[in-house]
Amino acid sequence: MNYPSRVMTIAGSAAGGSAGIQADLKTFQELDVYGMSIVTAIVGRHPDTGKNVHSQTIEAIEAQFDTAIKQVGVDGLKTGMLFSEKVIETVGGLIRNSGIKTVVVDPVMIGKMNSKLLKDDAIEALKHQLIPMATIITPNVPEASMLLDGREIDSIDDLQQAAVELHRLGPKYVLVKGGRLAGPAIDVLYDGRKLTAFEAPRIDTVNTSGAGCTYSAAIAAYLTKGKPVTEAVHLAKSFVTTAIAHGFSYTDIVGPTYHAAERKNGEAHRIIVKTI
Ligand code: PXL
Repeated sequence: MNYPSRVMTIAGSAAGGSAGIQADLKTFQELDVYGMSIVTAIVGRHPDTGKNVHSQTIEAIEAQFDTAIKQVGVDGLKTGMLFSEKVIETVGGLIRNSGIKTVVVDPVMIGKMNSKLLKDDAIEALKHQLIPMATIITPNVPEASMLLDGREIDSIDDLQQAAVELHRLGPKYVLVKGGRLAGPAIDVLYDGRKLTAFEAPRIDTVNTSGAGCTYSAAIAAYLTKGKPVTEAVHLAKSFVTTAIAHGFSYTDIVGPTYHAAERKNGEAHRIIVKTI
């Protein structure tokens, strides 16, 4: 038997199941890779205190990583919510020592429910201790802006400029996601030489919780299956767009994307790819 390739997510647990570790594992399953998870923090909404982030200890993070490496082995990974400088340092060290080469860094900072998923003083650690070892980083507009010291990003030209400047931090590829700008959802990929745009139609929905997690998890899955980066981004954008198009909610709170949509409909959303 040909076993599925092995993908790890290092991220936070999102109790509602739409984002974080839960979105990543659902995505891995849909794309037929073997999913493993290292939980860095547990995010829940605490009605009394308003506090909702419970970070895990460094020992717990190291123990989980060690278990996955020894019990299974890892072909590729993605990082999501890391929360603190200390966790970023630890995760950076674990990845470096493991020799894992396929590394997708989703620089998660703030959740859709406005949960703070990265401390302000952890941004420098992200820039210097994790991003340089990434195969690809996948910031959205606010994240790209924070990584570039508050720069305004309002247009496709700004996305391109941001991708070029973020590449100087050392990742092999930068994907700046323009979904929060007006018009179609255009993302820009930069490999140090050329810019490529991926365009999907804007979908009129509020149920996009976990879309970024799902997108980066799908990129990690496709890379680990052996796809080149541009094709992995193309396939992942198609997967997440189909999931967004079928998003729903069980309550009056912003709901999940539908991870099974591509499989159940037998059809992936068409994405326009252009070299800029
Ligand atoms: O969607 C970003 C995100 C990532 N990770 C965790 C989250 C969220 C959003 O709420 O809770 C754990």
